[in-house]
Amino acid sequence: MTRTNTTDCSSHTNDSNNIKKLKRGFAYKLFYQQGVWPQNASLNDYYLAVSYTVRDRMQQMFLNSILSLQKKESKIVGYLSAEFLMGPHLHNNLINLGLYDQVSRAVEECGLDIKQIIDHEEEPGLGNGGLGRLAACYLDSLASLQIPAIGYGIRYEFGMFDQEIKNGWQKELGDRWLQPGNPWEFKKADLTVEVGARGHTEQYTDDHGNQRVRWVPGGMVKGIPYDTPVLGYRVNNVNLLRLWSAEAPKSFDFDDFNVGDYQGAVHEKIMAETITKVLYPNDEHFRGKELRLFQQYFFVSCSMQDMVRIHLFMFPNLDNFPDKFAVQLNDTHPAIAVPEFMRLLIDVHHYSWERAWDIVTHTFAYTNHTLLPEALEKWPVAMLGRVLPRHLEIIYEINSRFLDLVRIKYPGDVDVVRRMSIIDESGERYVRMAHLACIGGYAINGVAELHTRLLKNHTLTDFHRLWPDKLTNVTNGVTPRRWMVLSNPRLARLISSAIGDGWITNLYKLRELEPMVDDPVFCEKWQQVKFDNKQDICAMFSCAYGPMFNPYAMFDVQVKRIHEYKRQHLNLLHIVNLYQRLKNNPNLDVPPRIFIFGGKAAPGYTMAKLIIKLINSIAEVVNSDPDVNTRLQVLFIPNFNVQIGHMVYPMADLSEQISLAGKEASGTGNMKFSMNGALTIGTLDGANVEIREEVAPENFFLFGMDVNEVQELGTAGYDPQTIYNQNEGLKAAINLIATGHFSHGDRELFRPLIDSLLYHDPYMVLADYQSYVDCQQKVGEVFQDTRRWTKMAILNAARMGKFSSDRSIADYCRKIWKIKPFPVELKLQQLPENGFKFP
Ligand code: AZC
Repeated sequence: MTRTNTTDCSSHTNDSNNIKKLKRGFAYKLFYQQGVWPQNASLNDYYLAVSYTVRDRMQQMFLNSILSLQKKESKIVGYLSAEFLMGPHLHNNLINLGLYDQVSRAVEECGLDIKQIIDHEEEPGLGNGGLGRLAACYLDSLASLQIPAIGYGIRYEFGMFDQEIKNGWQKELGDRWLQPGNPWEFKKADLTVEVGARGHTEQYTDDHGNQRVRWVPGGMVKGIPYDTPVLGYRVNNVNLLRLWSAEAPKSFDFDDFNVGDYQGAVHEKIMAETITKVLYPNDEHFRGKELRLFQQYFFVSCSMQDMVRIHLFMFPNLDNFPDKFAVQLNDTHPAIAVPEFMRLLIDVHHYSWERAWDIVTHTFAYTNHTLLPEALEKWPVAMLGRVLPRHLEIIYEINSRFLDLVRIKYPGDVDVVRRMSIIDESGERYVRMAHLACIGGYAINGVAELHTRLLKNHTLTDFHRLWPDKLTNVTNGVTPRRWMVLSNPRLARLISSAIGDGWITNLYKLRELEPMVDDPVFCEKWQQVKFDNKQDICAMFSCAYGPMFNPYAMFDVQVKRIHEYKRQHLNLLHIVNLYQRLKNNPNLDVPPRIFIFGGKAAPGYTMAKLIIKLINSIAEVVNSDPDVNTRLQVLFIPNFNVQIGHMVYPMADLSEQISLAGKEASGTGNMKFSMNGALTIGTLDGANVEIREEVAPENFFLFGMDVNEVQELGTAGYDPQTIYNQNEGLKAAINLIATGHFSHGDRELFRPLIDSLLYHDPYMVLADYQSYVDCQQKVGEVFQDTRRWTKMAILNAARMGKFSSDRSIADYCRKIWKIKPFPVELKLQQLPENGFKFP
């Protein structure tokens, strides 16, 4: 008893000391860094001061971790990704450091509110959606599992656009995330590298009489790295996110300047800086823009040069590079790394082709993220040859040697040679980046079991037949630190009070919640958490829309990129059908529901933008109709991003995962919802299949065709018209939209969407319609049985262990990277009090 008291007392003194230090830190940062007196500081000043103060507390661990990367024994993951959708840093760092309570008290004692400061952060939206967010979850887990890693990517000056809704339509606004200042990054000008472009190649004889090739680029740009520390959860390991920014090699051409050509003088600088100016906002739709190709090459070349430099800092040559680095290609965006590394090895470090190829093919592994043919990257041969002439030569050589192998394996089969070639010669000639990645790496993986199976049987079937051991599955996961602890503190507290906090680093422990489904007190607390989360969002939207949202209603949520394959319009058809039924029968026995949507459409994707317009048009009519609006409401949350995700996943009752089977590679939103106690209505697509397996079929609302049925229907000849004609409810819903009920009588507005459904319906919305509506009926019935619903929700969360990104990263380490944890020892170095001498 006495001991406990002593500990309490000393930890209390420690706390108040720390809080005092934090407050002093804020004031110092305001004064010395921001150059303001605390009383004159803006909210942005405070945000920066708090962030810099927190960053200071990461520095010892950060520098110790960097040192340990340079230890010979540690193997490093180089995670190459054109996108990292990190989300706001401050809150996450506070949680991972275990400083949230202290900092929030310190901030409070300064008369401020921590929430306001956290919310002030402009999130770095350097990604489109699933793929970029996955990379961010993986960085969190890599650090938390103490796996040394460097995330390599692009420091886009403009990340994902901000979405505004004007008159129901999406409007894109430039994202200026760097404007308020980014306190989390360190510019490392001394690690700058140079990257070439265009020009030509030439043969020459070196001093030893060897025939060699060199690339004489037509121009160069500089790549400047900006480093952001990535903390693990309560460990000393801090990993590195190294993002490259492009600059001209010299800022002015003085010759041009002297003759008065000011425009010409800055031209080169502007051209160079264009490279990392903007993220391409197309999600799963490939567009062959030359600038995009160069963006990819730019960050890949910078990163490979960087890894080579790190390696040569420790070892005399690159012979053992694959023992030091495992380089993951996040989709094909960085696949140009294969010929780039070949070039570095052969042209710069003078390896033979055979030795170089051996190193390269033991270095890279490739993750495929999509089955959609329109998303697969293929660059016109002519364009690639113009921008990267040496790389095209290398690609040809790789291909020629590879096809020799194919011919030996399948003598006389010209068709397989045509199918597997890196060069697509069916029309204009293209370089198929997925083939390059498959051939140039030692492992390929899909992101969910079904997805991997489809890769094996369809998209990459020839490669699978050739190398049966190369293609494996690693099901995606998401980090419970951000997606539960940070975003749903009420739920995190409830869970920890019931089973301790071990689940935060071992999500399988959530299983211990299972017996609690029979504990009425626990169930009531669970409901209360959900209710409070819903009420928060009601309060928020009441400000914007008036006090109309009812937290007792079912919150039925679909947030994700807007895409026809994800079938937001299937959701809409159900809403219209429900609206009609409510209008016809005011006594209809269904629970009140709020349908919530969020997501961005690619700016050039007309149909997706029309879907957004339709959501908002239906919302306008339904929400203002007193006959129905106490039981049915529709809400589109603008600008869905990580920050808004923090609010959305915790408040959902129902998670809509309704893509056509075979189209969604995995999905990760589905996991975030379930972890936060939402039930899923979904098809057998992507990771839904495994989620349903884990939570048990009776806790999952399944509808629609499976992959085989989709295929059979496609082969048999799919005719949406017939379905339309035979289904009265469906017909009525479509007609109501077509006759202008939601568009002020305008029958033309939604015609492209209606016509697409009636005459093509590429994603078989109509085929799955009735099954969906029936399933929604069941959802409504179960929701009215609160005890049953709560039990199912708890079981969903309790069985989400598999979907922690910690499990995914452990799988990558074991199956692909062959890497073990390498805990960082924290050797605190005191800064010299009395100055120091430069060595
Ligand atoms: C997405 C997939 O569509 C999604 O199903 C998956 O969960 C996610 O990757 C992470 O693996 N794919 C993309 O975002 N793809 C591109 C090219 O943007």
